[in-house]
Amino acid sequence: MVTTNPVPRFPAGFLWGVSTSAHQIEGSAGTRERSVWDAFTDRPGRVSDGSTAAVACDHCRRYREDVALLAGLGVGAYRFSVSWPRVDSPGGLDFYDRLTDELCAAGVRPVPTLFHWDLPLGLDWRERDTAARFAAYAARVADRLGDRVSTWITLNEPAEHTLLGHALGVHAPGERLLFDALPVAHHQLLAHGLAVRALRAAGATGIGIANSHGPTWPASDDPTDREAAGFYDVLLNRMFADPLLLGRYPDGIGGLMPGDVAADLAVIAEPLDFYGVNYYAPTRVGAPAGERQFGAELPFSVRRIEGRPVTDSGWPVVPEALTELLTGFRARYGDRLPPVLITENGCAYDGLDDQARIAYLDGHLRALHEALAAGVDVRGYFVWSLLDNFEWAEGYTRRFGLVHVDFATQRRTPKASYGWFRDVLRAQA
Ligand code: IFM
Repeated sequence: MVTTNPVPRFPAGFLWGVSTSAHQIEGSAGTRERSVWDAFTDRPGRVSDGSTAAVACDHCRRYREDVALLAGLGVGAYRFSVSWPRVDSPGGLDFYDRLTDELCAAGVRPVPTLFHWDLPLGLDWRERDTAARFAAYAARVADRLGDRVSTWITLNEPAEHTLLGHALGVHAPGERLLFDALPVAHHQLLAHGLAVRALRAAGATGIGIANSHGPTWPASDDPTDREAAGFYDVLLNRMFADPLLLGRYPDGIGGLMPGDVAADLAVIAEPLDFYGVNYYAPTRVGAPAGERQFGAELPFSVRRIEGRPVTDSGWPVVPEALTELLTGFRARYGDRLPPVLITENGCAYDGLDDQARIAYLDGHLRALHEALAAGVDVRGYFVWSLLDNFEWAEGYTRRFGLVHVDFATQRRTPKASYGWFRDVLRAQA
């Protein structure tokens, strides 16, 4: 339920934005090289509605209309991703050049993410060399856009890309490597560190990463449940944050990683200008419950969180877990935690009069404000997402947008949540 109280006031200079990613909105698939996601969606049965992102929101051709929507919303920043396979094609950076110009002309800060899961087909994160190639690609983008970009994100959610794409095979590239997927995590972290160095060498400032995090709640006080939840917490939360912020892997993980791990950690832990947190929901985790989950026998089981509304993705709505997550981060990482940006937060709901999305966002902004009041240095908040889009293995069946997209006509229609967020931003201005 949305309260009638206005959203509390955030500090002056707080950065308000919305996020998208290239593969989920751009379309124009024929004008770029292919990615692992193109190959994945070509395989029958991988996407729930059988769709692909070949057209998606046709954003490459309609970006001016989309920037006008951003301007109408009144956001200070727009987080989008650069498609590596597009940059690899002739003239591929031209689109991002035009988009960046259009954003700057509209007074919206461009915040590019350099990798949001659409790896060029033929590259493989199991190979160490992919990290060096990523850094070279990052430098090319910085050379072209660096005169107008002051906030950079290297990777989006390497944990999900490792787990869903390489361990469980439900996302591209569809590998089911289980724990043999660990090198994929390490090489993405190394790619991040090398890219931070390459970006700085190209004169870039304002560099961070966007990691997905959420509190892990043990199913009970039973030691087996607590142990399983601790393990899950390491995989989803600490395996990526500890190397970045502390320069070491959680106990027991470093020895499983490839290469000269100590030397790599020095690269991975390059200081960050901000730490991006994507937050959606907490997870309740217990000991293995006998049944297979995600088609595999795992050393934990994900349990339902009872008594909470759920979104169309089935994710529980628990705003106060965002406060718990951020205060927990501050307690764990102390002064090693740079200023935080919430780089994604949002929910899937159908319909134009999306009161449930308004309630979700309203609750999470209040929870975020609580975290600030508790001393966590949060500098910005980005809603996922501007547009309904291609939600990976769920195709077009999950609508995360503040703006409805009719995928048959490409007509954009702002939802009730768009008007609500615009009014929140006006009140904060
Ligand atoms: O759509 C995704 C996005 O690409 C990464 N973070 C979570 C979103 C919702 O599932």
